Amino acid sequence: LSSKRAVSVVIPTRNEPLIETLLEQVQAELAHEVKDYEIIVVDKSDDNTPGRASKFSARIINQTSTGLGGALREGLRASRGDHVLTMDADLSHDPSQIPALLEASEKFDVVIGSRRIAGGSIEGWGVWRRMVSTVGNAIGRFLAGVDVSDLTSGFRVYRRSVIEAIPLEEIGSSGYAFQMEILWHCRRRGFSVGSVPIVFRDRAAGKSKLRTRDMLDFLLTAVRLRLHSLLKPATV
Ligand SMILES: Nc1nc2c(ncn2[C@@H]2O[C@H](COP(=O)(O)OP(=O)(O)O)[C@@H](O)[C@H]2O)c(=O)[nH]1
Ligand SMILES: [Mg+2]
Repeated sequence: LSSKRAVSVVIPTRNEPLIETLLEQVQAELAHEVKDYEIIVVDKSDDNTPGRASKFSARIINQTSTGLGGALREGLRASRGDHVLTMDADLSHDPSQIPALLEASEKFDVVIGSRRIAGGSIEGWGVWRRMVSTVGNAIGRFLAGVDVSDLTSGFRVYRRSVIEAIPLEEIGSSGYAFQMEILWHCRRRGFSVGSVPIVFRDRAAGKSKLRTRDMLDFLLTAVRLRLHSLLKPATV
């Protein structure tokens, strides 16, 4: 990859035991991939995750808002890179796939690391979690009208111009629905969204923060977005 650009990596963390392993691998990937990079950890832990993360050259933001959505909003706002990559902190997103995402980001405004296209997969999830994810994606696509192959994936790259154009403060969802809502905004503004297959491995340590409340919030957000599209159709 012939890249002279600066890349920001935004990582939301909430009690992540493997944060050190992750940061080590992310740094190694970025060091020989791009000219310049910054790692932003947006933390809301009650264990020593931020302390362990501070051993690396990462900027640590103590999240003041709530939820995964709030963390992403704060991280995206604080980022300065030409491209901004977001990823989870539990090693479900493999840092070795960062180069493929960055390469695709030269062609697309937004790149999604997708588990739902040829070559992509989910390893280690049981029937229930798979179903929640499949239903979530169907809701996002058919109810909210967001035509993206894996719209709940948190492994993504945004072009700087996208971050500047999206009204982050208007995104109502503070939970997982944030991921769908930001894509809805991107689509409305005519930004191109590309997909790169990723292999997603269920976390080996720590706990998932997805709760029933987040699922309900996701459904209500999809309804809200559909109503918004009906009442105020996009002009692009
Ligand atoms: N800062 C912050 N990070 C969060 C919050 N909720 C989840 N995360 C992080 O977001 C990422 C995805 O969450 P995770 O629990 O792995 O979700 P799952 O993979 O869908 O089960 C992980 O890196 C979490 O540590 C939150 O409220 N605040
Ligand atoms: Mg996870």
